[in-house]
Amino acid sequence: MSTTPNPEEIKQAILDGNAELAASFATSSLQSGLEPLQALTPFIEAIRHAGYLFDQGEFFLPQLLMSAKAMQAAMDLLFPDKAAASAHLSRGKVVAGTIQGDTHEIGKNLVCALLSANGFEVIDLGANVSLDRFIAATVDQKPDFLVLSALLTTTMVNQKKLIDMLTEQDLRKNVRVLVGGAPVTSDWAAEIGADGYAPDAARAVDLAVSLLEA
Ligand code: B12
Repeated sequence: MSTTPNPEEIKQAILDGNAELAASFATSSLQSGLEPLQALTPFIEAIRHAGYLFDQGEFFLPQLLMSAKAMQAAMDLLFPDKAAASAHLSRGKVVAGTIQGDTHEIGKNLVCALLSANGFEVIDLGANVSLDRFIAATVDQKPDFLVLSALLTTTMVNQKKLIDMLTEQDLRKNVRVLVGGAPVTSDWAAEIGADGYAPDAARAVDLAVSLLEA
């Protein structure tokens, strides 16, 4: 078993936008015996720190983008697609996406990866998903859950618009709508009539499981 990589070195790889190094740290974290979620912790701290530097004007958008790509490279290794493996033991069907106008997808990808790893069948529509596309997927796929991610205060309002559209089109009864993303709160979820909110991917899985059992 190899040694666990130094979290400071992981952080630096993400801040440098070094996807190759980030991926190799992800691999060595797993080889050292860490669970994927444990291994992810320093990567999440690093991408949040990149956001802080961006906030302070010390990082520019292309640098943030490089950091995000390095983060995704690590996530691809930590959470390879388990959809095929989990399809036969599906606990429920999920249609997921980042809402219209919003291109952030790291958090949504993580929620999808953990739901998939926990036996849910996940149809990931990607990022900047139009409200009409969510409606069409709800009609076609008949999911048990819609997972709506929003990272911008300007796009979280589209979560409400989609819930209103689902209600108007009489599609709300058979699908539970889960909302999340950094600016989203449980108060917001209640205000817009969502079925649930969770602050992170692990608790998103707990939430979906508890709603299925309710
Ligand atoms: C990486 C990043 C980017 C990357 C995104 C790359 C990608 N492919 O995803 C890039 C560089 C492209 C980017 C672009 C922009 N960004 Co940006 N970005 C970030 C940053 C640094 C990190 C986001 C992230 O990945 N976090 C790590 C993941 C793991 O966490 P998460 O997304 O919160 O997800 C977790 C939970 O929220 C939850 N969750 C997420 N979704 C869901 C859904 C459900 C249903 C549930 C239950 C839970 C859940 O579980 C996840 C895992 O634990 C944040 C800063 C921050 N602190 O959040 C800014 C931030 C979100 N960005 C911001 C801004 C302003 C922008 C831009 C407008 C910048 C610009 N001037 O162009 C553009 C937006 C373009 C657009 N239209 O979308 C602001 C938003 C401010 C606001 N209040 O609206 C932030 C907060 C930075 C800041 N402080 O200014 N960004």
